[in-house]
Amino acid sequence: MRRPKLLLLIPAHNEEKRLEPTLRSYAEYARNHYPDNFEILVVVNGSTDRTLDLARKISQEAPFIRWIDIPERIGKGGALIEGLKRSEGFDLVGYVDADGATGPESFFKLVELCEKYDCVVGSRRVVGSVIHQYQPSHRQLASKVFHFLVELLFHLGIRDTQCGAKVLRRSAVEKVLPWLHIADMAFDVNLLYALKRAGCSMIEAPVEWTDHIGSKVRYFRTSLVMFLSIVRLRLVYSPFYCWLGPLRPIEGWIYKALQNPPPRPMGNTGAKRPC
Ligand SMILES: Nc1nc2c(ncn2[C@@H]2O[C@H](COP(=O)(O)OP(=O)(O)O)[C@@H](O)[C@H]2O)c(=O)[nH]1
Ligand SMILES: [Mg+2]
Repeated sequence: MRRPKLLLLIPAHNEEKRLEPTLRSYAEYARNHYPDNFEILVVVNGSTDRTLDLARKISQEAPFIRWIDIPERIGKGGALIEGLKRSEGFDLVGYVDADGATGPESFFKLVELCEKYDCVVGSRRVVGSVIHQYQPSHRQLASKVFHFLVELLFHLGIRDTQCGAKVLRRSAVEKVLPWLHIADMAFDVNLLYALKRAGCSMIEAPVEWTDHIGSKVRYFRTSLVMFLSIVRLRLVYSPFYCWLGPLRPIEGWIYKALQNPPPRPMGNTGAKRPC
């Protein structure tokens, strides 16, 4: 039986230390267990270190690894949106962090489950997950508060929206792509809520996970931006959205002050807003 054609996206911003082992482990695993129909697309952006050189070098060694470079800082969400836009012709699209927090063995278990679901959400908070190295306690606290707020606002019923390992069917990507606009780390909530609204089936499945030093998260700034982005996302789907036009310049200013990419424009791809 032919394996589904799979594209794995890896967003990378200043990842010269963490990207190479991740790419090599995925390449090696794929050669042995998923030899055909697999590609990796590294979405490098705003990197001032050797990330791009590395991606270039490794892609010369393994033809199924490709890269794109977007010089402007478009954020993890922006990078994934750009990657999803380039997924035409694939059956499945997944993504993982450049740090290799979820290794290939665990990721490919999610891929298998995608046979039955539109989206498989890798999770550190369901039975069967294995955490080799926990995040520092302040990150765990922030993540609990964030989860509480996300559940309050969106009722997703997903215990770990932020784990950076997910797999989707391309047909589901097509349904939600016009609705994706959050550029920062809250992108995952944007994606999951859009999938829910589009009636896509989802399951949370356990992953193996290891926290690695070198996180791009700036505790206070990133938390604040993620909070803003989920409130904004809630408003996008509320009747008040149309009244908020005059606040748009202020919004742009806040994201800039917090040194994070602002949400991307939405709706130019045919999505119908609530107003
Ligand atoms: N392309 C791109 N990727 C980013 C950006 N910020 C973070 N990332 C990537 O998003 C992924 C998750 O970031 P990470 O620092 O591991 O977050 P953590 O696991 O929550 O600490 C990594 O692959 C980062 O390189 C960005 O501005 N642009
Ligand atoms: Mg990470």
